[in-house]
Formats: sequence, structure tokens, C-alpha cells
Amino acid sequence: MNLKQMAGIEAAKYVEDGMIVGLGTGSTAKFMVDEIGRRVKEEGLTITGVTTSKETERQAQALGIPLKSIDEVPYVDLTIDGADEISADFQGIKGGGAALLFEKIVATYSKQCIWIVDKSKMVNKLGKFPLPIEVVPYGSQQLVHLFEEKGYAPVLRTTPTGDLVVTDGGHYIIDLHLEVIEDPIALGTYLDQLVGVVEHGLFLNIVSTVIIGGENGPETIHV
Ligand code: ABF
Repeated sequence: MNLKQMAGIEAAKYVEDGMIVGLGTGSTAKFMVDEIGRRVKEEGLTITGVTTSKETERQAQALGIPLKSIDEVPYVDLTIDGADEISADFQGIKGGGAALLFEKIVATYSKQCIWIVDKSKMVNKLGKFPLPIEVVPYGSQQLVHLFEEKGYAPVLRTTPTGDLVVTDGGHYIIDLHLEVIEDPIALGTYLDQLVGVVEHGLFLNIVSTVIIGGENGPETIHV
């Protein structure tokens, strides 16, 4: 079995009847959503899904998972999502899939967050994975210049055909190549106050459980 699939299936076991469940985005989350769809169809699992991207919305709809928007539910019981990097102290970088804004919104209103990964995502310190920053298109070049002056090696994210990536929220993504982030809290605070930055991919003090797919089976860590 694919290690991402293993983590996705293991995480789906935490979903119980009646839950409002945040459904993440990315290749690992896809396996989780497929498993929840199987349980809905085969076991009669009754949940309400809240998706984190149009991509996941399409997948969940095709599987017959009942959906509501984040603004139609009082809260989310459990959000299950992927991650790009998880540090030794369980901070995360997300946004490789350009869905970080809606992912962070749904995670923020979730009682519990589970991240599902394979072991390649587990690192000592964050930063090897380029840090995604979601920015308003108007002024994005000014932010690129600002990040260049900071030595953050910014790159406006483009599609394989060279067009600028536009997120579900209508924004651009600037990826920062930092190599190592010594103080994610301080960096997050700095990024939060920049005019034109909508959100960043540092997911700090958010996750409650990490499930890692591995050759010897899934490893579950309660943070
Ligand atoms: C999503 O999961 C994104 O935030 C992140 O980029 C992605 C991880 O990608 P994958 O599961 O495809 O490795 O939540």
C-alpha cells in the first residue's frame, strides 16, 4: 500500500457519525476523502464535510459526501489534512497545493486537527520546503522586492505553462526559499503584519495528531 494512502485510511478511522469534518487538500488528503466516501457508501457513515478547496469539493461531491461551507456550521469537530513539512516540535508548513488560506481558515475553527503524511515530510526544522505566502495580486511585485531585500529568495508561483497561479481565493502565491526557519513564531508574526499578505503557510500550534505512513504500518503521534 502507498504510504500516503495508509495514513489517509488510518485517519479516516477517527471520523464518527454526526461529525462535522474538515476535508483537506493534496494527494494524501485525496486518499482520506476516498476512504470517508467509501464509509459513507458502504457503512452508512453520516457526516457533514467542510472542504478546503474546490478540488476537494469536487472529489467529495462525486463521492456523495454531504457538504456545507465553513459559514454554515457552528464549528468543525475534526479536520484531516496533509502537510508539506512537520518539524520536530510539530509546527508545519502547508500550501504546496496552493490551498493554504482555506485550509488555515477551516483548521482555525476546528476542535482537532490531524495531519497525514509519509515520513518524507518529517524534518527537524522547517524551511527546506519553500514557504508559501498568499498575497493580493495588486502590490505583489512590491512584496517580491521586499522579500528579495530580506534575502528570502522569493518566487511568484507559476503553472507549468508559465501562467501565475491564482488560488481559490483569487490571490497569488510567493514561495520563499529560506532553507531553515530558526524561529517560525517570529517569522509568522512578521509576515502577518505585511500589507498585501493574506496568509502564510506556517501552521503553528495547530495540529493535535500526526499520522505517518510507514513500512511497518501507520505511526500515530498525539502532540
Ligand atoms: C495540503 O497538503 C497542502 O497544504 C500541502 O501542500 C499538501 C501536502 O501535499 P501532499 O499530501 O500532496 O504531499 O494540505
